[in-house]
Amino acid sequence: VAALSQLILDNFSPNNTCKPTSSIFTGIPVVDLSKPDAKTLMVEACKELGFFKVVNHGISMEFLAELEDEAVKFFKLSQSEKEKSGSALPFGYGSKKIGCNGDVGWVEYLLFCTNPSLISNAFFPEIISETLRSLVNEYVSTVRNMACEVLEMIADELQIQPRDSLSKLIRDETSDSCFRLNHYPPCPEVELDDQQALLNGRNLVGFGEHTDPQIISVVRSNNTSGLQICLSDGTWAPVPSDNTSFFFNVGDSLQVMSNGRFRSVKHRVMLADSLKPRVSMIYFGGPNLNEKIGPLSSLMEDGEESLYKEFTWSEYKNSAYRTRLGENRLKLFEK
Ligand code: GA4
Repeated sequence: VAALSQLILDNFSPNNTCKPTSSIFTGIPVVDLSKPDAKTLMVEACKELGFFKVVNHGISMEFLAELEDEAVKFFKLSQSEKEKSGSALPFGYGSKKIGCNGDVGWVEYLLFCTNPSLISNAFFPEIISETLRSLVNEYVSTVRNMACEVLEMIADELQIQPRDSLSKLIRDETSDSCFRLNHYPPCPEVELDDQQALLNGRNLVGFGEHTDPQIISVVRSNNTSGLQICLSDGTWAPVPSDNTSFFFNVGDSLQVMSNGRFRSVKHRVMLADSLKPRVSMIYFGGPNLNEKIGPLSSLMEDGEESLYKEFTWSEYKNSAYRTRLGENRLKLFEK
């Protein structure tokens, strides 16, 4: 039986097309916001990986735990109650379906627009408690501030003037940012029948591989593993969980604004053997819909040409929503 299990594992595991992590990988870069080398480290990380971890951010653990508890409470509601929260397109509750082009994952989630007036808006389903709403509002504004600080540190390091060239895009009241609460329930098939679960390998993909279309994303999760990032050699590296830190990832728009210096990192969530649900919260910092996305002029060397065609965030977003999750969305905009 063990040999048979192994055979099934080898052949039907959903990650069978992926190479294991190369031995060169030394781990996720850690940026301590209070240290003088923070700016240098984050820029290096954005170039090499498009991903780094931030510690010493000053956001209280109690607050994070409170939001997490409230999120868990929501996901414990019955399926029919959760479905009253509307469909996730554009904002509300979603289960298994990701986007509108046939992608699925072993995940349920709430998608919010970050505009506070929309979170408390009468149109947003009343099934989402007042407590959850206000915690989400507070979380978004706290994490947005941290993301702005990080973007300003990046601008300093790259000598981008003015230093708020990037941060102002997401600080803007009209920025098209969003917030996502993901709940990855333990995979019941795994509990019931390992072999069947492995045969039906899709169930083990929590959230399939993709890059984020926005400028920057900030991820916080409970202490559960699952997140993986794709290294430049095409191997997958697991991100060790850390509920006290925030993970930053470069999105497609920042890759374009840096004219390819920064790397929009491909990532995914794989559900291995954990029986503990994974809960993650992600802030996606995007600009105003009419904002032109292109290389920042103060960054361009003499004679350097843009690697990308000109486009607005709204054009990019519309195009992204027509793609499958795993597609290379920037390809369509390369020169
Ligand atoms: C990936 C990043 C964010 O989670 C998201 C996702 C969105 C969705 O879940 O509706 C998308 C995905 C994300 C990229 C391509 C499209 C849109 C699903 C999908 C197949 C909210 C976003 O902005 O883009």
